[in-house]
Amino acid sequence: MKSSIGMTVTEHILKQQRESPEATGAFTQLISELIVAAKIISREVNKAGIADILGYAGHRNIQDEEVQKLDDFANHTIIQRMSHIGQLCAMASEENADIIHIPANYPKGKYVLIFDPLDGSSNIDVNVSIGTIFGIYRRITEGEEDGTLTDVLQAGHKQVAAGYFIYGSSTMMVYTTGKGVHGFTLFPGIGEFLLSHEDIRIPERGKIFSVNESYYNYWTDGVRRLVDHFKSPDTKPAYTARYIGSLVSDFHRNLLKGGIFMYPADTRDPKKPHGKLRLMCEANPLAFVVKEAGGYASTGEKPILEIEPEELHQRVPLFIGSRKDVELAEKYVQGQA
Ligand code: AHM
Ligand code: MG
Repeated sequence: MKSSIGMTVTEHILKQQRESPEATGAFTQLISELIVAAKIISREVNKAGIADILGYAGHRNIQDEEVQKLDDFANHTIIQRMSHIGQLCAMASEENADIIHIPANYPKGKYVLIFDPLDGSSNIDVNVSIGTIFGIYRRITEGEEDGTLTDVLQAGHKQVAAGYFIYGSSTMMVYTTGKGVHGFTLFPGIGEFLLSHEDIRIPERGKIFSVNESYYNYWTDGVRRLVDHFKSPDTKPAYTARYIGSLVSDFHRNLLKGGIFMYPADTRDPKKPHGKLRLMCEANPLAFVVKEAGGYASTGEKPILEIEPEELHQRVPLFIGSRKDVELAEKYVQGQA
């Protein structure tokens, strides 16, 4: 098959659109605008250190301007750019307590966008890669009015597209529309995302486990035994540990190299028995990506993509990555290993 390496992301999306006879171009417009937002965020992330020199976020810089926190900046950029395109009926963000309505003066469309504008933002200060995660759904409610919570609270398997942008040593976009997973690298000189990772497949089994082991004593017995297994000298082939503490980065590395990322439930905070990560804006999009790459995502009890969400900021235990590693994790969590 002819390689498409080097193709712009816009051409790639248009090519996929041409393969769907029912496509109207609405989705292409939506994703193109999201890419513009990500380029703006990427530029801002790259100068985060300089912004600090000029004045810390939340304070006034030497030009007497308010310096916005980078996660607020990312959130506002996405909301503003995506509000006016006429293809969305509602949005939801990790940063907003409630569903985000499209302003009254803009037309409403048939899609819903759910996103984490800047995941891992506590890592900005130390130059660690961070990212934007997104999932896109079709609206369920009829009509051309505002979308409602019903449109937003859909199970992950209903996503029509999902992906992430990673602001790292280079900026990348990784996305799926259910036709494989494709990665694009932003070439700064020309400002274009070019296809660099075509049809990404995650190894069936990996050698990496990623988890914040400082919570070991708060995990269930099954999770503890699972991590003991990964560390045991008797486990062949041996595993190695990698944990950045920035979900997009940990996920991206494991997607390319194979392995499992885990954020299990723990007993630290009785109000949060389901771990830390959010179903709608973190777990679901990455679960769709990993599935399309041949991997798997689970709560330890059931597939992430099958969860019927009950609330916007619902948290879930997350085991995600190479299929065999995640299936093994399920066995331990369920007490079968
Ligand atoms: P955030 O959305 O507030 O940035 O939190 C999510 C981040 C993830 O990127 C990362 O996987 C996790 O928190 C790390 O949490 P911990 O510090 O408990 O290991
Ligand atoms: Mg987050």
